[in-house]
Parts: sequence; structure tokens; C-alpha cells
Amino acid sequence: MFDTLTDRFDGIFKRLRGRGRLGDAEVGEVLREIRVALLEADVSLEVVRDLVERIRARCSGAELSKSLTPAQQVIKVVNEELTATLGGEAFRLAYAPRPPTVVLLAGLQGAGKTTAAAALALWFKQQGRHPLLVGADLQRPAAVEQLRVLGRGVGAAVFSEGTDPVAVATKGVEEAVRVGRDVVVVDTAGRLAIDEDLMDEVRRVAAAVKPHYTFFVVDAMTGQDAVRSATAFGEALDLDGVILTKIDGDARGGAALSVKHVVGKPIAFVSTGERPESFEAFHPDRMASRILGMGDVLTLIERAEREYDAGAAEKAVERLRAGRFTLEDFHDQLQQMKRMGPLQSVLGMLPGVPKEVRDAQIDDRDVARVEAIIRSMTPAERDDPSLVNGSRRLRIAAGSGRTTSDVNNLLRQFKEMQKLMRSGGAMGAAARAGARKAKKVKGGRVTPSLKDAGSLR
Ligand SMILES: Nc1nc2c(ncn2[C@@H]2O[C@H](COP(=O)(O)OP(=O)(O)OP(=O)(O)O)[C@@H](O)[C@H]2O)c(=O)[nH]1
Ligand SMILES: [Mg+2]
Repeated sequence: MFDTLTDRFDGIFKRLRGRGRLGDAEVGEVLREIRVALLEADVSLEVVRDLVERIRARCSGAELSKSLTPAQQVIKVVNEELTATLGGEAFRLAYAPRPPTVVLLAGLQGAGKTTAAAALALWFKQQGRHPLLVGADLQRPAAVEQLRVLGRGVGAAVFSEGTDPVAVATKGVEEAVRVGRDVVVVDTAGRLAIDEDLMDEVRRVAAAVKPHYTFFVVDAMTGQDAVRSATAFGEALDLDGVILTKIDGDARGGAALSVKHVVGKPIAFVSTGERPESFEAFHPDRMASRILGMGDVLTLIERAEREYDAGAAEKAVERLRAGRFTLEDFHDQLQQMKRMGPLQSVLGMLPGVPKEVRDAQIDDRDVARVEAIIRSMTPAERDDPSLVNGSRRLRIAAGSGRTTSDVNNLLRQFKEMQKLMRSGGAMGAAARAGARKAKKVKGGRVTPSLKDAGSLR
């Protein structure tokens, strides 16, 4: 995700780090590089100009801090301004005082509305709400069935009937009141902005149910062009925010960075995959640090908290930190990690993971092989891999259907990993940052920690 930009910033900051004082010429050069990087990422020209000017103003003006090196100061400014471009504050959803809270989704064909509707239902459930999905897309014969299947998957009820979209939406809200559901998510038909009839239909649906929130769903992979289609929707509907989908397939990031400016509305949620679990509330500051290659430990921790049993996330961090980490723990971690999504995306959120590692093609099947080997070991062997002698190696290899050299490789790599953690390498650092931030979150305030970014790299 957004690899192009992350790579470019990686290069720019790496060169900066080698410098002492930064004169106007050096700052100018950095700004030029940032400008090119953003344009290559398909960020709208106006956004690029505006962003670069804001960075320039703060870098040439003496915004000096004794505790930061010039390079760190530039990174700090870029981080803050990028956060502002992405919308600044995270979107906050307030529930209607008189339930149900009605949410309407609209957008172009194939943008990901139906997928997002189910994902939103899951998200609301995780917030302790009781959502009802309403299928008001009667254009495509299979659309309601698609919503029913997805709804079943996330354990949310689905309401629809074969009348017309306005009637379905209206009855859907009534049904929610009747059965005591406190949130209604209305899925509508995909439309082309030029299709007046369809635009009129969604306008009438909105007029009938008076949604508390109307989200424009847009596919990040179509870049800033798709964002422009928002104009037609913005004229027809009173938009509150944007749901940016398929950012897993967007190597550039142009849509994400242009949305706020072009649509005039913030990104409320992002979707990073087809599964309903791959959906999260959007946090501009976290996205900025992900783009700048500084990782996104907070989102990782949140996912961990969501997917782990209570307390397990913290325990894992503790064990990592203490360097007491056995193959048994490793196996547990693999299980938990798998629940957090493909490993590649998890790695992208860890700070300090070198570019080479981020870029390595990680095959989730490799993980299955590793698991098989660990499962073929006895508890004692998992606790102390040095027990594994020649004959045990043979037994483990046979048990897991791998070769003895596969077993050897795993043991060697595990030993290196343990060493790396003890010395505070990437994972150890991530764990420490995680523990620290987890504490801050509990304290109620989260401050992006820039010194971390400097020292972690
Ligand atoms: N990779 C990826 N695929 C996604 C994401 N969101 C949706 N998709 C896929 O995109 C395709 C279209 O998604 P839908 O949810 O059916 O889109 P829609 O806007 O409801 O489409 P219409 O109802 O035809 O307008 C499906 O194959 C989804 O699985 C995402 O975040 N990442
Ligand atoms: Mg749909």
C-alpha cells in the first residue's frame, strides 16, 4: 500500500540524515524531491502545491527545536503537514439520540459499497451496536443476495424486498425500529455519475430516510480521477465523508491524499481488502506515518486487541520485550498474526522494518510450512530448541512432511530472531514502541512520537 511514496520518502529522508545544517538550497532540493514524489503518486496538482508550500513555510522559517536534528525536523514537519492534508483529525461518528442511526452508502459501480456495508455492520457490532443491513440495490438481480451472504458472514440481519429502492429503505428503517436495531446501513445501486435516473433514485432514497451519515464510497485504485466523480454525488447528496476502498491495491496513494481537498469531506473509513475484517476507521496521523515508512503501531495494536483474546496482545508485547520468546510463543504469534491479515500488510505497519524486508515477497504458504514443523515438535523441544539432535530432527521432518534441512533452517532463523530481539532490532523496537504507545493510549492522549521515528530507523 502506497509503496511508491514510501520508497521515495525513504530515499529522501535517508539522504537528509547524512546532513548537518540545512541551508535554503538544501531545503529547496528536498522540497523539489517531495513535489516530484507526490506528483508521481498521482496526487492532485493543487494538493501538491499547497502541501509543498506549507512544508516550505515551516522549514525555512526558524521552527527550531534543540532536541531534533535538521533531518528530524524536516520529517516532523512533513509528517504533520501530510496528516493535515489527509484530514487532520480522525472522523468521529456520533450516534443519533433517537435510534436508529441511519447510514447511507453511495458511489460508482463496483466501488465496494456492498462489501463496505457488511464491513461497516461488523464495525458497528464491534462498537457494541446492533446493525441492520438494508439492501436497496434492486438494479442488479444478485445484489441483494450478495448482501445477504456478506451479512450472514458478519452475523448481521439483512432486510430487503422486491418493491422499489425508496420503499425498501423506508421499510428497512421501520423494521429496525420494530426489532430494536440501533443502526441501519443502507446499500444502494452502483451508478455512473452521468446516469441522471439513478442519481435521482439515490436522492429520493436519501430524502425518504434522512440518513444521519451519507458516505461516498470510492475505489482508491482509480486514483484522483475517481475522486472527481464525487462532484456529481456531492451535488445530489449531502455527503458527510468518504469510504476509501481497495487501498490494498493502490501503490500510489493519489486518491487518499487528494480526497479531502477535492471532495471537501474527510475520509471516514478505509478498506484494505475484500474481507469485512479488513476495514478500519481512518486516522490521518497513522496513515501519514505509514506513508513515511514510520509504521503504524497503533493500528496494529488495535487489530491485535480486536483479534486477540483480551490481554494476549499485551502479553505478547511483554514477552517480546523481555526476550523470553520460545518456538511455542512463535507458533502462537503466527496464529494471531494470520488473523490480523496477510503478513505483508502487517509488516508494513511495523516501524523500523527495513525496506528490503518490506519488499520481500512473503508467501503465506511459507507460514503454513513453518507451522507444520513447529507442530511436529514436542513441548520440550519448542521450549528449548537445542534439544533437537539428529534423530529428533529426522522425526520432526518426517512428521511435518519437510526435509531435515527445512527443520535446520527454521531453527537457525529462530535463533537469529531471538538474538535480534534481545539486541532490540526491528521487532524488539516495535514491541517497545508498542508497549509505550499502549500506555499512552491508556493515559488518554496519543502523541506521535517523532524521536522514535528517528532512532528506530
Ligand atoms: N482488494 C479489494 N477488493 C475489494 C475491496 N472492497 C471491495 N472489493 C472487491 O471489489 C468488488 C466490488 O465490490 P462490491 O462491494 O460488490 O462493489 P459495489 O460498489 O457494491 O458494486 P455495485 O453494487 O455493482 O455498484 C468485489 O469483488 C469486492 O470483493 C477492498 O478494499 N480491497
Ligand atoms: Mg453493490
